[in-house]
This record gives sequence, C-alpha cells and structure tokens, in this order.
Amino acid sequence: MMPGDIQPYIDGVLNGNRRMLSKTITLIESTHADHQKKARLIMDQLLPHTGKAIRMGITGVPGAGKSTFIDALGMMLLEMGHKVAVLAVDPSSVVTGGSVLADKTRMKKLSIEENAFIRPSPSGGKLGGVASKTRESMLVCEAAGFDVIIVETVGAGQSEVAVASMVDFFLILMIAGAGDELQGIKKGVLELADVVAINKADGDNINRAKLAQQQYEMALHISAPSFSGWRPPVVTCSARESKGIKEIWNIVTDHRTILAATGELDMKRRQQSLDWMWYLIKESLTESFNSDPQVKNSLTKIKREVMDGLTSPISAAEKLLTYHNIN
Ligand SMILES: Nc1nc2c(ncn2[C@@H]2O[C@H](COP(=O)(O)OP(=O)(O)OP(=O)(O)O)[C@@H](O)[C@H]2O)c(=O)[nH]1
Ligand SMILES: [Mg+2]
Repeated sequence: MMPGDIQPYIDGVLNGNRRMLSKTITLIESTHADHQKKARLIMDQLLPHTGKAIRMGITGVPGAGKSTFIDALGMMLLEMGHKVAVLAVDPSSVVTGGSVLADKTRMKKLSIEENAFIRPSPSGGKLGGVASKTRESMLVCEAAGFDVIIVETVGAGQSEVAVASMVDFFLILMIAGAGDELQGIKKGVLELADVVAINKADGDNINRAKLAQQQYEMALHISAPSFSGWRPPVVTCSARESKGIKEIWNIVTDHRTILAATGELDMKRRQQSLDWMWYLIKESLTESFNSDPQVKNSLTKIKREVMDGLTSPISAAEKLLTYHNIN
C-alpha cells in the first residue's frame, strides 16, 4: 500500500470534507481485507487529531423518542455553534440488516443541516464488530471537526454496555409506562446512566412522567455514587416540544466540568481504551474458538455429557480448549 493512497482520505477528513468523511467510514465498515488495512493506516494518522469532542451515548426502549430527542438536542447545539455527528449501534442490524437510523426522516431538521452529520449503524456482522466500527467512526468524526458526538442505541440488551464504554456521558431516555416503571430496561443498564430522562412529559402525560421520575429517583438512590460523587439526576423532558432539552445539556456540561476537575474524565477515557483492547481480544478468541472445526464437532456431545454429569465441567473445558489449541 502506497501512502499516497490514503493521503486524500486523511487530508479530506482533516479539512472537514463530508464526502471524504463518508468514504473513510465506508472503508472502516468494509469487510474487505484491503479496505480494512487502508482504514487502519488512515486511523493511525487521524488518532492524534481526536479526543476533543464531547461523547454522549443515548439509549431507550423502541419508541422512547430517541430520534426526536436527538433532533431537538442537535438543533439546539448547532445554534450554540457546535458541530454534531450522530452515529448508531443497532443490535437489530446485526440480525436483520436493518438500522435504527436508516430512516433519516426521523431526524427531519438535523439531517439537512450543514454542520450535522448522521450515519446509520453498519449492518450485519457481530455486535462487537458493529460497535467497534461505530467507535472508530466516532474518532473519524472528531478528526473532521465535529465537537459533539451522539451515539444512539436501542435499549434491548448488550449494546448499551458497548456504547457506554465508548462515551463520556450516558443518557437513558424512558417513558412513563403502566405499572412497573422499570420494565423494559435491564437492571445493570440503569447503573450505566449519568442521567435518566423521562420523555414525553407533555399534554396529559405530564403527571405520569412526574410519577415515573419519582420511581426512578428511588431506584437510583440505592446505587453508589461514582468516584467524583456524581449521582445521576432524574429529569423529565418533551423532545417533541423541545422542553427540558437545555436543562439536560446543562447536566452534560456540569458532569464534564466535575469529571475534568477531578481528572476522572481522562482516567475514564484511558480505561475505556484499555477495556476496548481486551474486548476485541476476547471477541476474537471466542470467535476463533467457536469456529474451530473440532470444537464444533464435539461440542454437542460434550455439552450433553456435562449436563448429564458424565464429564465434569473442568475436564470438558480442558478438552475443548486442547482441541482448539492444537488446531
Ligand atoms: N408526545 C410526545 N411524543 C413524542 C415525544 N418524542 C417522541 N415522540 C413520538 O414517539 C414516537 C417515537 O419517536 P422516535 O423519536 O422515533 O423514537 P425512537 O426512540 O427513536 O424509536 P426507535 O428508533 O424505533 O427505537 C414518534 O411518533 C414521536 O413523534 C415527546 O416528547 N412527546
Ligand atoms: Mg430512532
């Protein structure tokens, strides 16, 4: 590979050229070995130009209003002079090839703005793969001068953990539901939140939203504060009416000020990079173990033996790992 091949990408991204930004992300998302190699060389050159943006993750159950919220928040940020990039980690795209942001019309206002960049989730592959591409795309957007990066994911499983591990601030968008307010969100996920916002607090839904707010406050009260003493506030908002959006942004910037002062922001990012490396290693090891032909061949039999108590879990694990290590 000649350096000249990648120079137009590097220059383009650093000059904020949207077409080259898109093309670079396409290279990152490509499964071709050639493209991946090229993408890696480009990333190495762009890395020194990253790290300055505010990285924010947003999750919430389907229909919570994530797209509407990002549209409202994004427009407000543009007015404040920010450049906003919106990316997605979509676990459903892994299975179906669909994408949370495929329909850009859900961010009607933001999608036509010069200073906003919206990129749907890459489809196919494994969640780890999709998430790692989103993480790299985030860095490319930073190098291109976007100073607020919003990563959206559907609150339905593992993807929240992946997103929380690549952002500085994690917002969970909820809606007031009938009965158990905590339904639809896994307990561990709530612990990732830096703020919980009850959306759709408008019309005749305001009181229900306030009630949900109290219930979440109680649920969150029992979890321990982070190193800096940050306790995730619970607020209400209306994405549709752009109410409470400014207040949430103030929380984001307050959080940042506190974490920057204690050094926790820097520590968090350093730890995230390391976590990410381990994540990629584990993904890759599991992948190679699962795709090992001899492991595949004997797995059903060994699993049954373990369940029936004919083989101990430890000797089964040893046997399978030996098969794998020999190949
Ligand atoms: N009343 C009210 N409706 C809202 C609000 N925010 C979003 N909605 C509506 O809720 C529906 C879902 O909104 P989306 O923004 O598409 O929700 P989402 O979380 O992005 O949904 P998925 O991408 O499918 O997970 C739409 O019909 C919105 O108009 C709000 O603040 N108040
Ligand atoms: Mg959406």
